[in-house]
Amino acid sequence: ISGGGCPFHGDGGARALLGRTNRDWWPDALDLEILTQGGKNADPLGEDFDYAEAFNAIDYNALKADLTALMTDSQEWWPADYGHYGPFFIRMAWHAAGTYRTGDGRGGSSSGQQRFAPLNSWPDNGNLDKARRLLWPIKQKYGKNISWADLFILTGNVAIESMGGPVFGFGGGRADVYEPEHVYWGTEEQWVDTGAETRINPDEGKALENPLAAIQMGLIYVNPEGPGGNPDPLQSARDMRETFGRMAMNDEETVALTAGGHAFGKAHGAKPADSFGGAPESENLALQGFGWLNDKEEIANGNITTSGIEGAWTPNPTQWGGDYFRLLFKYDYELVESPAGAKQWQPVNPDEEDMAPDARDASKKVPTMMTTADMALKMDPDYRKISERFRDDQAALDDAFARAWFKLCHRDMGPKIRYMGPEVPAEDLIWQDPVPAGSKPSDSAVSDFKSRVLDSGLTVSELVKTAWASASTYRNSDHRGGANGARIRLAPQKDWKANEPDKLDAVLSKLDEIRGDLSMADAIVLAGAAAIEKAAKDGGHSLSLDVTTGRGDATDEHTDAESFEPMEPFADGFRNYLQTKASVKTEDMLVDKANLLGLSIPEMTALVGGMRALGAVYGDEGHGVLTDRAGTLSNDFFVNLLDMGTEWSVVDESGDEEFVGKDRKTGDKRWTATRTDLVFGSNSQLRAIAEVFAESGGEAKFLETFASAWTKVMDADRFDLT
Ligand code: HEB
Repeated sequence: ISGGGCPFHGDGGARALLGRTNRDWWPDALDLEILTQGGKNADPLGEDFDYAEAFNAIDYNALKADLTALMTDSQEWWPADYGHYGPFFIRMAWHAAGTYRTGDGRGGSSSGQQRFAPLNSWPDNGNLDKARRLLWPIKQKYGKNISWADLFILTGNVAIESMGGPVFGFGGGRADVYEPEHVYWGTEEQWVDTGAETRINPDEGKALENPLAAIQMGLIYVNPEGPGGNPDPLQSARDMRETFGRMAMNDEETVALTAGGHAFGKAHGAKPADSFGGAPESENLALQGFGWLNDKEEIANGNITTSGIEGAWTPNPTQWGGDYFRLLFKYDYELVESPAGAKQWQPVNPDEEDMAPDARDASKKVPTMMTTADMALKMDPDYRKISERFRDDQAALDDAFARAWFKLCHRDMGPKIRYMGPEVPAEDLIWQDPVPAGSKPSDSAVSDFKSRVLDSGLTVSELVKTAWASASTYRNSDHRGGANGARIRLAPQKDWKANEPDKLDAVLSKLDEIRGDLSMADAIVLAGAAAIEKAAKDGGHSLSLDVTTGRGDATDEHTDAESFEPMEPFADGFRNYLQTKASVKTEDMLVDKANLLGLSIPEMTALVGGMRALGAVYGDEGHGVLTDRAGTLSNDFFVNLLDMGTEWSVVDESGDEEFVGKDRKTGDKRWTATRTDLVFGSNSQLRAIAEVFAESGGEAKFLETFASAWTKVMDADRFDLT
């Protein structure tokens, strides 16, 4: 599985953190963001709404029965192909989940983003507006007890089951959001349908920029016609391997998913694309959120264009089975063009019984087809071996498809403890990053340990950095990482450069020696708290951090080390660490990390300032430690940053990353700092917060914000706490 490397590395040159946004695509769209100013929430259910409680109250079997009935309840405004909506709903669920990427954990099924721009209007999501609208009566009936995000996935599962396919389970728990999430989808000005360049091109030395996982803007993964429309199955295999790898899928999972998915349904390319209207976000009010329309009669006759490719993969498009591989290997396929002009592959001289029914008239027979991406499963030597095995062993395909589908749909939900409902599989899966249950030590064991820590000779800086390194891997995009499990002791985390491996090893050995019965995971967090409380005391403040113990320790057997590689920090502004300059500004990477940790602007600011004061910065050079009493918790960072007596200038050879602060009068060197430090004085909004923390009486506010933000990070992965 690939997907390592800095999420902000590519050959695209400098870019804004979010690349192109909805405002670029639809400058005239209604701007609701101004109404979320002042921290006002866009969520109509409000903060008190508890989705878990609502979900657990649902009549799950009734919901599934309603979904099953919906599959064959064809509506005149968008008739079901073959009288069964199942395939259409599978594609909806797959596209909801398939935006997930390991690079930053963003995308995926967990917040129902397919309802919003830009995803609702991506060419690859063509006509899924109809699929969601078909679901509305059921969403309406069950209301807040089922989120859209859960409904998309559950509907996909029911679709598979209703056509005889294998399903491994379902976990609910994807609470909806009510606004488009800020996600980096790329910088290109064009989408795939208007000639976006392909992002992988070895001839031009072009590799897919991380964290992106699609080869052209507006796609979920690969171009079905082949890279940039070039019908070359081997190059398509190359792109599939890369994009599915970034979706956390290996070759076997990729083959099982694609072949299993295309056992169902058909592609739509009956007419040239320009005979259809625009995407939902650009369409007129009267269409009420629908896009890609033409006249009703054409729709009734099934003359629909979605991808532009036309035809079914198998003779039984609403029935699970082995026809996909049987046909793929039985026939030679020749390159043809669909009525919409798309390149696709057709069996040469198919037998009558291997023809597909027409989607509106089962008595008519039409040829089946394969996309260039499907042909990759036959032509690529590694994919081919897997495909042949699945052709000859249906049970193996059943199992592989069911497991890969479950992973696809749950990969971004984090640990299994977050799943809800009666269909959560009992089996633990390695990609769920399992952590054995911990236990709660007694109060006296905790306080004894904390005193041993303070007598251990380990410094405040070491203890704070270790606790931070352990907890700050958490990302609320896919709920992975965090202090629970103490994976900081394991590969690959123990060897990450940001963690200063030699120093880390020394700290961890010492903590292990003195921890008694505590888990390492608890010991690391408690040691950080002991250090911070001492540092506050040294500054004349009494501070007591809330530590909730009960973390368990994972071992190597619980850990898919490779799957943790994409989580390596290439920059961590909180520790003032930068491995390599990225394509976004270093301060953008701080903001990005703060977002993944679920922090607010004041929380981010307090943590940065606090960690500088504590001397908890990367390396021995101590950039940004704007205090002469490092290791004491104080607001010195803010006070000294805002001091007009210091004049800052860039250190020439640093490439705009390192700065020196000198006494404005004497020119004597006072401090060194990075972009991540100086942005708190330079950016007007951050400066305003720095002022609050630096002003007279502000130290208490600073300490309080620092303490609660610290605890938030330490507990970010404690889904076991209710
Ligand atoms: Fe798929 C459909 C492509 C994967 C499932 N797909 C489809 C189409 C295309 C494709 C082009 C057509 C659309 C229209 O309508 O037109 N895919 C593709 C590609 C890939 C894929 C390229 C990668 C390789 N799929 C997949 C997966 C899944 C799927 C993984 C799951 C699992 N699809 C699907 C379905 C369908 C499709 C079910 C059908 C739909 C309907 O019928 O509507």
